[in-house]
Amino acid sequence: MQKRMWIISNRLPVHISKRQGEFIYTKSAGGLATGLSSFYKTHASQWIGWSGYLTESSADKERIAAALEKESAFPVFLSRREIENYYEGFSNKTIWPLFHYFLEQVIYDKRYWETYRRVNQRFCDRILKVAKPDEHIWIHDYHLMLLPAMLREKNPQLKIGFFLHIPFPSFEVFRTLPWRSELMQGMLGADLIGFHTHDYARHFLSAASRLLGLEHVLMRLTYEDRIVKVDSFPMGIDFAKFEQAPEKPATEREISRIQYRLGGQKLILSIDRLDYSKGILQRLEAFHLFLQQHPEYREKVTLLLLVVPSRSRVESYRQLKLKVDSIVGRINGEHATIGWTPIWYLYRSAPFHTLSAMYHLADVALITPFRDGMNLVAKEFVASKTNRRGVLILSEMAGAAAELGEALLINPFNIDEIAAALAKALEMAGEEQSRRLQEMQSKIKRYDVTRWAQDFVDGLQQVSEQNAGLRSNLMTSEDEKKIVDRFRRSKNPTLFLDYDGTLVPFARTPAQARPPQGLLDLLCRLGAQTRLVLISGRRKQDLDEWFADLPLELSAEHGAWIKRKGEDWTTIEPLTGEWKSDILPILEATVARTPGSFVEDKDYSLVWHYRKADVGLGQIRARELTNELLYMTANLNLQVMEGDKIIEIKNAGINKGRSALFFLAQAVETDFILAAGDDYTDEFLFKVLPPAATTIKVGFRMTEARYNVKSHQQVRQLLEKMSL
Ligand code: GDG
Repeated sequence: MQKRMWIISNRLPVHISKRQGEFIYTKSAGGLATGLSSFYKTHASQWIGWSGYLTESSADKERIAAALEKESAFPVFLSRREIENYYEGFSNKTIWPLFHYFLEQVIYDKRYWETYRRVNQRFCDRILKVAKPDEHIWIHDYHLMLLPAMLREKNPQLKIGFFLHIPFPSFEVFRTLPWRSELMQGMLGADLIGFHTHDYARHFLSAASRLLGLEHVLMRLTYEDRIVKVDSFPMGIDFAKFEQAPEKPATEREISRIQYRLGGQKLILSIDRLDYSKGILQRLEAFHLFLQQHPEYREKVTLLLLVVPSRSRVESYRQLKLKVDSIVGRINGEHATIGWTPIWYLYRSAPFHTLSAMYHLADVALITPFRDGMNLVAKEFVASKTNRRGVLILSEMAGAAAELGEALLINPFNIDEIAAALAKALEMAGEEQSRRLQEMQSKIKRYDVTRWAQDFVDGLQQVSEQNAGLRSNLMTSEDEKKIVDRFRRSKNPTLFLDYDGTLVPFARTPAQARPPQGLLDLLCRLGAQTRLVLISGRRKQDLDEWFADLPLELSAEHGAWIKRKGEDWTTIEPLTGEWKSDILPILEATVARTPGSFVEDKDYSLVWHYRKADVGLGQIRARELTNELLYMTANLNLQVMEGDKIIEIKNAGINKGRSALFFLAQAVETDFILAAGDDYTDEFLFKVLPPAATTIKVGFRMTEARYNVKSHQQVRQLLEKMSL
């Protein structure tokens, strides 16, 4: 059964005002509110967000909260100061311009940041008061990027989804933000992070890799003790609502009214919130250029410019308004004739039936944002075209362009191109208009807002189930106690311990991962009481240098070499390293083209390390090299293995599992086995051990091991307890 869903966004989808002492509640416009409202109604959803109403009176707050609760909405009340710093400040003067690539508009102010964090915490507290641990929480947009991690910290079991409605910028832009890591970690508190397009998801993954060293496999990151899935979900619209609207009497009346006013002129439509990211000024300049280049269209075309007031308390928006006023005035002044005004300029929000009439009537929709997360207006225009007449001119910088390839796509910075597209659109044959619209309509209809939301919720359910599975594998302190107990009671215990990543963290070069004295003491104590085998991929020289004097048994090069207590190194079977001279030149050529990478030459294997290379380049070269090596070694008895920032070539059939079985066969029957390892080479070990063995995987990847632990520290802690 579908669990209850909490929708969290900066604003509740209602507008509250007070008239003659009475509160009035109306539905609010805007991409998110419009898009989600139909989903919200059909699912058992509850909404938490800022009320949008400023009041310090507790009586007012109570009245509002009581009225909204009936609509399943729960308000968060914010003060004037909080709105200034969190909403107008950090959200709209820092993140918004930065994520839309307007670097010169970004204000970096510590007070904004601190309030942003505080308000996110307020939302967190509010949610925790009402939401149950097994319910879904879907957080929306850039105002609340810290919220997922805040919630996760308080309640690790919550199923948290986060969707960003604006673009996620390229890393080169994102990195300028002083609080970039905090925002990143905040979002990573979610199980599922959604974006409108694959490009934004790609940018996010690149930032996660560069800032936090997190690598993804098929867009899944392993972060702390969870999987975080990153994906694109292009937001849709309520298609049916826009498709049916032109037949509604109110819309029909509006259509006739506008048609009468147009008197046969062609209509170009421009609709957006007043925002510098929407490219309104350049759009007007392009229209101006079009009129200059095409005098034949004078008195034959009108640009209907609907600009919806937005963020009018932010200075840059006020400035923009003045500029729009002035350009419209200039163009109208220059081109108007008695009876013809080239631009009908409406600075207000229009009721739905008027909006729908405009969409339905327009010959051209001119949508030219510099950057836009998605742009729902483009989709709404297409959906309203029941008569299949009209042309969409769309900026290639809008997320919607990824889906609407049949539009006339333009670069919004190229005014000549926009003017030319206008001419092309106005002259396009009816048949072609119809074909393009039909193709776009079928896509928008298929993936409408309900499907979008359902897809996201299904995705969230899937990842959170996997995470619950991982959590049940997590070694608890209770488990630890039992393991220590069984170990103490056993007569002939055997421990197999991997070294790098299991007993010490990864270092930038293999030589830097020298064991600290504390670890040597621990191994010494344990080795004195029990049979302890260090089973590593390292060269035997490394193990000798560090561990020769300890009471341990050793296995080097993934089991190619073994050394029993008091004996010399020997191989399990006769091995050869002759093949190395053929493979080494290939690895050296890769090193030459990949700065920061190097080759490790072992007796019976070769390893190419790329931990220190540029992340992207390293990945590309690793793929190239693997392909080449697989081809080269096809007829040899060799194995090519991709590990954690390494590619290793070694004799086939040699692995840690085989080595462990060799050790087990050589001794009196053991009555307790513990094996710990962190990477795929240790999976061979986990696989061959008997079911009663205690197998421990360091890190949170899928594994054959019984337990997952967070880090090498937890392994050390367990061993410490065992050694007492
Ligand atoms: C953000 C992202 C992303 C507009 N004017 C009127 C009116 N609207 C409605 C439209 C449409 C919505 O507002 C605008 O949505 P957009 O997507 O175009 O733009 P943003 O508000 O900037 O939204 C954007 C969106 O979030 C969703 O993820 O697409 O990229 O910036 O639905 O119909 N509605 C009415 N009167 C108006 O005058 N009734």
